[in-house]
Amino acid sequence: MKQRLTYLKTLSSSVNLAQLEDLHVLQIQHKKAQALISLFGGQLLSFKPAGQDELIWLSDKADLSGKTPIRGGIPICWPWFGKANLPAHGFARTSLWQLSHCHENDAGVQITLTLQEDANTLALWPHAFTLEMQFTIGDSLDVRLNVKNSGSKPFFFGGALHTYFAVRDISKTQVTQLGRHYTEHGKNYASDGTANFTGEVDRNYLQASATVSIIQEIEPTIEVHNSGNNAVVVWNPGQALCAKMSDMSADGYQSMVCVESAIYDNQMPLASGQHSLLSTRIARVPSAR
Ligand code: TA6
Repeated sequence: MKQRLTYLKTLSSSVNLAQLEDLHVLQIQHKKAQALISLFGGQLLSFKPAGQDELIWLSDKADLSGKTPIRGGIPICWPWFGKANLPAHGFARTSLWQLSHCHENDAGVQITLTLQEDANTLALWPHAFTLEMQFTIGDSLDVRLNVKNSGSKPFFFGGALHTYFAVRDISKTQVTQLGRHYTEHGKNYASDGTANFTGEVDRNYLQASATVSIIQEIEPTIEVHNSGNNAVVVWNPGQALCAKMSDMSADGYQSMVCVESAIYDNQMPLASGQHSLLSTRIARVPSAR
């Protein structure tokens, strides 16, 4: 990744603007962590706390042209989740976000990006809005999507912080504390609260704990604390679907899992002038095994 970055401009002592293929990215290099955030999509692409391995997965075949969604990182799905409308997962992940705030101290760096309606978004979804995406990068990663209805009428929305986590081996990975029920491809299933991966998994867990864990064989557990969501979506394409995806290597599915803070049903109401927050906080903790 590093070698493909071209320096453009210094924004603060820990933050540079850089070019990654056709994308403008914020390169964060702080004593607590390194990170990379694309202005296209407002999408975090990398988070590496000091002395630790990369936490976030980015496909080695990700399209970085700034024209189509980037496979990996934390895509912001909004104002809808899935294929409720077109484009799939909404337009926020293919919009150009503005840097509005950059602050740093001993604990880390805080970056805020914003997105507002324009002619393109209004053609897809007829509502005025202001999105603020706040990244707090330090020992842990805190990501908050603040949605404001800046129009005169109420609207309903959905979406997700569609985080791709890097794992060593998906067949030896479990996601736990997911609750006793999930839906998958429109059907209901009972669950013991743990997801294992032996093929494609595309589940909406509707009763998950606020904190879910990604447990691996040797690596430290990753804790994911979500709020403002009504589901935790767990996705891995498995071998067969992965083989059909142009922006993933054939073995890409083996090293990633998506655990998403999601409003999966697109039914979150927001009155004129009101705010709503969807967030996820990610950190490694010592393994229980
Ligand atoms: O969040 C799970 C999911 O909606 C899956 O159904 C799968 O399609 C995945 O997201 C990726 O979607 P994308 O539009 O990025 O190919």
